[in-house]
This record gives sequence, structure tokens and C-alpha cells, in this order.
Amino acid sequence: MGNINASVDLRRDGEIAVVTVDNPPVNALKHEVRAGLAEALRQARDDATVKAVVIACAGRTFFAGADITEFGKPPQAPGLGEVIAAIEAMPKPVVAALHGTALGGGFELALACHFRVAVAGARVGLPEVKLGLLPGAGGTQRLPRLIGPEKALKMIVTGDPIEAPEALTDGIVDEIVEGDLTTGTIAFARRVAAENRPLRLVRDREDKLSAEGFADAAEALTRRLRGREAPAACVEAVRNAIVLPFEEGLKREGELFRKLVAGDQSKAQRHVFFAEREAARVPGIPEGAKPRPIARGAVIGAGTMGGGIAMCFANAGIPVSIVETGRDLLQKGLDRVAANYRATVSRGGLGAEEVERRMALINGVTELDAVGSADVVIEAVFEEMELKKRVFGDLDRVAKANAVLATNTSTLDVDEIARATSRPRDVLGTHFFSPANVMRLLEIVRGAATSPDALITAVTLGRRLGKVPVTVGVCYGFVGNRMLARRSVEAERLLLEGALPQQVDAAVTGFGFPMGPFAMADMAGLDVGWRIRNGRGERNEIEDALCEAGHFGQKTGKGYFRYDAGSRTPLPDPEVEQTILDASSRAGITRRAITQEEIVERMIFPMVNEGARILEEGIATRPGDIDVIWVYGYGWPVWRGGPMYYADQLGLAHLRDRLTLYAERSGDETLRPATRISRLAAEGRGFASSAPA
Ligand code: T1G
Ligand code: NAD
Repeated sequence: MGNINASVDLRRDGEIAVVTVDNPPVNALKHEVRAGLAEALRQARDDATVKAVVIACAGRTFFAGADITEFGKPPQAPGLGEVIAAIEAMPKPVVAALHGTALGGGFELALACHFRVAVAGARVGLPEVKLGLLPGAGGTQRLPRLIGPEKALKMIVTGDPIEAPEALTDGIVDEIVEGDLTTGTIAFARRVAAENRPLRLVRDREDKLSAEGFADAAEALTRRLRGREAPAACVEAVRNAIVLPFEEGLKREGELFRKLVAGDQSKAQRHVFFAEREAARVPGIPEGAKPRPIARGAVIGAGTMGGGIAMCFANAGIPVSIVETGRDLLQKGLDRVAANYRATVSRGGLGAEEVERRMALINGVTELDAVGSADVVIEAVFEEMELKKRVFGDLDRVAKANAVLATNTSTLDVDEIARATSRPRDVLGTHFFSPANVMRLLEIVRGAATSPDALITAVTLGRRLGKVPVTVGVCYGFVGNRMLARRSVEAERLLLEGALPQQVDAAVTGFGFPMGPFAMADMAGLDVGWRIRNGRGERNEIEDALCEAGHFGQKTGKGYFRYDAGSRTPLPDPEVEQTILDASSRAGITRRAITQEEIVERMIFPMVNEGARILEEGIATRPGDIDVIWVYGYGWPVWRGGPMYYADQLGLAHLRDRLTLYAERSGDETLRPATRISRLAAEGRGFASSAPA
């Protein structure tokens, strides 16, 4: 409780005025905070005994930005721009004390101060682009003046923060203090006032504003950000810092910001921001359920997934054992891990020393007993039920009491695996996505017997491994793969009816996915699905014909596309076209021209329909959970908010009508609108309005 208002406190330390803001959890710059800051600054300005001002925040972080929940609501004065103008108008030094994550409007406020002091662990950044925005409180004009347009552009277009030591080197931070931050900052302010140091504003600096290298940097940074409005706006704003006077650049930044904040893309990205945080809240976890401590991990199987999962533990600083059936396979798995790390080093993503430290945390073994000290064991052996049940039976014997036992299965029944142990309450699924050390999504599969504390342990571990955990129920393919299967069925139908792989993939990448379904199938390997279909007595006319011809995708240089040696670029293949034409005529189908719109609808609507069934069955708790799964696990373009959010924007009545049309045309009853879609469409509502509070 402050003395200016509930969030802002003003006190004196001799001739230094100390403004402390306390608005948990992240000191977002909501209206009350801005009003309190403006008042505190006014008082400090008008008190002649005040020689300098320190702005600090209580709790875990300096301001982490504007309050995102206020966007789209009527603006309340003072705006952040006014608070910043008040700081720049101060006739005495203002020093920002940075800790935690000084982000967005928080960092912009600090850039308006005369000096910035930080603790070593602080990070500063402008992540607005991740919300479909650009910095709207002067960051695009002040940061280039401090560190040069090229480096500023990188921070603004990537949205990635930098650490305090780097910020010190760049001249963003004036001093890094040991010990208590506020005490150190007050001492700094006292020195500045005593030495009567000139009050140089960042806005007045021009010496770093060179256009050299800017155009190339802009092109390189935005090349892979097709379809997004915010990165282009960031480039325009930072370019303005080079070519326009400060005030004009600032005015233009404001116009760009207001356009983006009212736009569909930012609304969609803000939906994903909050849905991601909501997804971590697991219903049915009793108040006070505590995660079990995780000091050590273990992974069974050092194949494609096992190696990547072990890297996640090492990257988070958690020692991990990895178990294989024999030394050769173990060494092969460890070599793949080492090669992954070397690739990261060569891209400048990690230092060699850090890699050595992480590799040292990974202990390769061939005896299962070695996992006896692990607090969590993740199984990633072949996708065969009997093998997995055998492994869990053995784990039941060797794993310590209270260890969490997890399976990385992508399709199998987690409850059946759990019943292979005497402790099903400790068993659940942790479905990582390939490559496991890169993909951020983690589907946590809650078994019928999984205990709340085992579940909360997995969710907490997921966040510690840098993942976005989403809890789902047990069914074939869980949420993501189950919806994806609907898309695959439609993709094959489109080929039989008249489309070609390159046309379908172009429509899907045009929509915003990084890759189309057929290039993705070629990358994963067509033989994986072929073996599963053979085992289940199912057939995919075209894909099986390709596999029978030995075309398994990238790994054989031919699949739905052909690949030049050493290249991953999918090229249309006349032989595949002939295989498809033959399959159509065998099926007695007269091929027709299919529009891009129809392809997009048939790639997405059946998935949304399955998503509705998944919600009806309670396999997913909230539509937002499904959106987060698709954004972080399947490349759904974040600026379209996710499949369920996208469907709400289109209107469920439209979806109902199109699905009905496709069901009647194909005779496929599974395309009939799910009950939830028909009901919500009839009520004129969307998925979001039907989400549990
Ligand atoms: N506004 C409102 N709520 C916020 C918030 C924000 N800026 N940041 C976090 N929260 C809530 C979040 O929803 C969650 O709520 C709780 O705080 C803890 O967050 C003018 C326009 C700071 C790195 O983009 O990246 O400034 O779920 O679970 O993992 O140019 O939060 O508990 O109810 O994420 O420790 C720019 C966004 C805004 C930073 C902390 N700033 N936040 O991560 O905790 S735009 C951002 C984060 C802007 C100006 C523009 C992270 C974090 P709940 P959390 P965390
Ligand atoms: P993989 O074939 O690459 O690796 C499996 C490894 O398990 C092999 O190295 C094998 O030697 C080892 N293994 C088999 N039996 C073992 C035992 N008893 N003890 C120790 N090691 C044993 O397979 P993968 O692609 O890594 O898949 C592993 C699991 O992860 C499967 O359940 C799969 O469905 C799932 N998954 C795979 C992906 C993917 O994209 N590959 C994605 C998500 C989940």
C-alpha cells in the first residue's frame, strides 16, 4: 500500500526521492500505476530539497510493460506517453532501478530516465511484436538513438530481451550494482546529483543514427515473418528514427501502434498470450497441491525423442540419465545430442564451455537400475504397447517411491500403460514434439488414476524445461494428433478429387503455416504412418502406393515431392502426379478444379469440428488450450489465434453450414458438425463464450 495510491509509494532518503511501485505480479503499467507515478514525479519536481529521483518496483520485476488487459478499452489519462514526458521534463536526474524483466512500456519508461541502474540478473526488452504490436511509448525512437538502428531493430523485431551485462556494454545500463538494488541506485543517484552530471536525454542523442546496414538487417530479420503486420511496422518505425526528427518519428510510431492494437492480428496474439497462461491452470487440482521436488531426471530410449528430451533437462540444469538397450545405440544417441549442440554453437546460440557443462549433465547408461535415484522418468522407446508395458513394469520395480513415471507415447492408451504398474497414481503422459529440444509444446496426458500432485509436478517441470504445458485427457492421438488425423483424411480426399500436393501445401502455407501437410509428411517419413496403417488394416490409396514404390519422403529423396540431393526443398514430381491420377481413376472419381478457399476450409474446418468433440468429451478443458496446442506444437500461425479462436472469428454458423455441405458431398458422417458447433451456432455464440470460467 503506497502513500500516493494503492500501487505507488513516495519516500525520501535524504535528498533523494524514491518512488516505489507495487502492482503484483509483474508491475504492469495499469492506469492507477501511471496516475500514481505522475503524481509522485510532480511532488518530487516541486520539492526543491529533492536533488534526484529513483524509480523502483517491488516484487519480482521492474515494470513488465503496459497492462495488456487494458488494450481495446477506452484510454484513461495519464497515458504512458504523458508519464514519460513528465520524466523527460524533470529538472533533476531520474534514475531507473532495473530488476527481473523490464519489458515493453516498462523499458520505454526506463529509456526516458536520465540513467539506468540494474542488478546483474535483470533483462531488458521490447517484446511487443510478440503481441502483434510495436513499442508504442517511444521505444522505436529512443532505443536506436542509444544502441544504433541495427541492434535496436534486432531487439524490436525479435522481441527477445538482453541480459544486463550486455545492456551495460551497449550503454543502455549505466551501472550494475551488487547487493540491494534500491540502495545501490540511491547511492548512484546521490553521486550523480553531487557531481551535477549533465541531464542528457536519450531522445536528444543523434550520434548513433546511421542507416548503414539497416536495410540488409531489416530484410534478414523479417524474411521468415510472412503474413505478419507487426514486424513490418517495427521496421518502418525504426527507419523513421533515422530519417525523421524525434517528435515526428514518435507521432508516426503512435499511429502505427493504434492501427495494430485495433487489428485482428494483435487481438489474436493477445488471445494466445492469455490462453497460454490459462492453460497452465489445471482444473480439479486441490488448493495447496504442491509439485514434488525434481532434482534428477531419467529418459528411457536415446532415439529421436529420447535424446531431445534429455537435452531439455540439461538445458534447464537438471542432471539426467539416459538409458539404451546397448552401448552402440547409446553412443549413437549421445552422438546425435552432441551434434545438435555443435549445430547450436556454430549458429552462435551457445558457447562451447556451456555445451560441455550441459553434456556433463547427461549420463548415458544401459542398466535400467540406474534410474533408481530419478525423481521423474520419461519413457521414449518404440511406439509398441507391449514393449511400453514391459518397460513400465520394470520401472515399477526400480524407480524410487514418489517418482513421476511418464510416457512420451504419441498415440497409445496411457491408462493401459499405467495399469502395468502398482502405482498408476504416479503415471501420466508427457507428449513432447519433435525436435523435443526445440518445440515448445508439451501435452501432459492425465490418466484416470493420475494423482493431482503428480500432475502438478509435470506441469511445473514442463515450464522449468521452457515448455508450454497443456493438460489433456486420454484418447487416441490426444488433442493435436487427433485433430491432425482429420486434416490428413481431407488432404488425401483433395488429391483424389483434383488437387495436387503442391497446390494443397501452397494453400496451407499461404494461410500462414510454415509447412504444408505433404511436405510435413515427407519430413516425418511416410513409412511411419504406412507401418501403423498396415498394423491396423487401414489403407491410404495414394500414400501407400508411394510407400510400396519405396518413396518414404525426404529420407529416400522422394515422397509426395522429390528432393535434390542434400536439399530439403520440395519439388513437384510428375511420377507422383501420375500415381494420384491413377488412384482417382481407380476410385472412379472425375477430377475437378479445386479453389484455394475450399482447400483452406477443408484443411481447417474438420479439425475444428474434431476440436469441438474433444471439448465435448472433456479431453481438453478450454478452447484456448486447443489454440495453444496448435500454435506451439503444429505451426498454426500465432497471428490467427489458433483453430478454435479462428472459427469464432469466422462465426460458427458459417462453419456448421460448410461442414454440412462437405459431409453431404463426401458421405463422410464424421464431417457433420459436432453437437457443440450446432448448438453454439444456433445460439449465435462462439467457443470462447462456452469456455468454463
Ligand atoms: N499486462 C497484464 N498482465 C500481465 C502482463 C502485462 N503486460 N504480463 C504478465 N501479466 C500477467 C499474466 O497474464 C499472468 O497472469 C501473470 O501476470 C504472471 O505472468 C506501450 C504496448 C513478464 C516475462 O509483452 O512476457 O508495453 O495468469 O505467468 O512466466 O510499448 O509475463 O497469473 O493471471 O507470464 O514469470 C509488453 C508480457 C506489453 C510482457 C513474466 N510486455 N509478460 O513471466 O509469469 S505491451 C510484455 C511476459 C507494451 C508499450 C506496449 C511475462 C513475464 P495470471 P506469467 P512469468
Ligand atoms: P526411435 O525409434 O527414434 O527411438 C526409440 C529408442 O528406444 C531406440 O533407440 C531403441 O533402441 C530404444 N529402446 C527400445 N526399447 C528399449 C528399452 N527397453 N530400453 C531402452 N531403450 C529402448 O523412436 P522415437 O521417434 O524417438 O519415438 C519414441 C517414442 O516417442 C514413441 O512412443 C513415439 O510415438 C513417441 N513420439 C515420437 C515423435 C516423433 O516425431 N518421432 C513425436 C512425439 C512422440
